[in-house]
Amino acid sequence: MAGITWHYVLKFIITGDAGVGKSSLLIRLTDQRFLANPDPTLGVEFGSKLIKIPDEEKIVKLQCWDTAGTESFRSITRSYYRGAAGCLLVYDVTSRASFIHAQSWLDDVREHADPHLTCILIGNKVDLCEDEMEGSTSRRREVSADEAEKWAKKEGMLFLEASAKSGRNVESAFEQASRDILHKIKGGVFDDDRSPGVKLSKSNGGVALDHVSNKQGCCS
Ligand SMILES: Nc1nc2c(ncn2[C@@H]2O[C@H](COP(=O)(O)OP(=O)(O)O)[C@@H](O)[C@H]2O)c(=O)[nH]1
Ligand SMILES: [Mg+2]
Repeated sequence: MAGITWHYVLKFIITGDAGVGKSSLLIRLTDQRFLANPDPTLGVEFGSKLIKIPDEEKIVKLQCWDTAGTESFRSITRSYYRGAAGCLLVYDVTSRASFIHAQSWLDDVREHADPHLTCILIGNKVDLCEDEMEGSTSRRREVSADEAEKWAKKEGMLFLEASAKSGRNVESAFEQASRDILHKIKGGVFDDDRSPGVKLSKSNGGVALDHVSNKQGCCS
């Protein structure tokens, strides 16, 4: 059987209020589909995907932990922050409240995660503001891209607007965050596989992609 090859495994967490589309972003990433009525997440769910980071010539295995955004699960989800290299902090562009609450999710991340973790702020559901469908229940944007971008900059986060429904910017979000993490690894910020959220492949680390064998990584 052809093995799956990768250079790095990067652990990501997806966090933010309930209903902003965290599970939908993960399903879009891993299964390329969208569910209008997904089951609410209980505790934590998991998804995995290989992506190629073009400029870096690296294949990254994303291990994504999708957390429940309700208060009752907050104490459970906190323990998952600890080993993450990347975080998608998600709000809904049509919900100002979810943007305001993003600050306290970020506080949680800062308190419990690796201080070098790469965080990308995602304004999800931009499709709802595109207003193309006549008679649709299109909702008004409550957070401008400009405001969100400024806040992201101030907090040292990357930023993108995305849509789990249309797929816009979903893979790019993970790609941008992964690229940032790879730069940190190169710069010695993350200590390869000694950082819990970053694991270097033993079988093919550092080998040019063209020559990567089909050996399985050290964990799958
Ligand atoms: N229009 C639109 N709806 C979305 C989008 N992402 C999620 N939803 C819907 O928002 C609701 C909550 O999504 P879910 O992924 O369960 O949110 P979670 O609680 O953050 O995991 C569901 O009805 C989804 O179909 C999106 O990008 N656009
Ligand atoms: Mg969910």
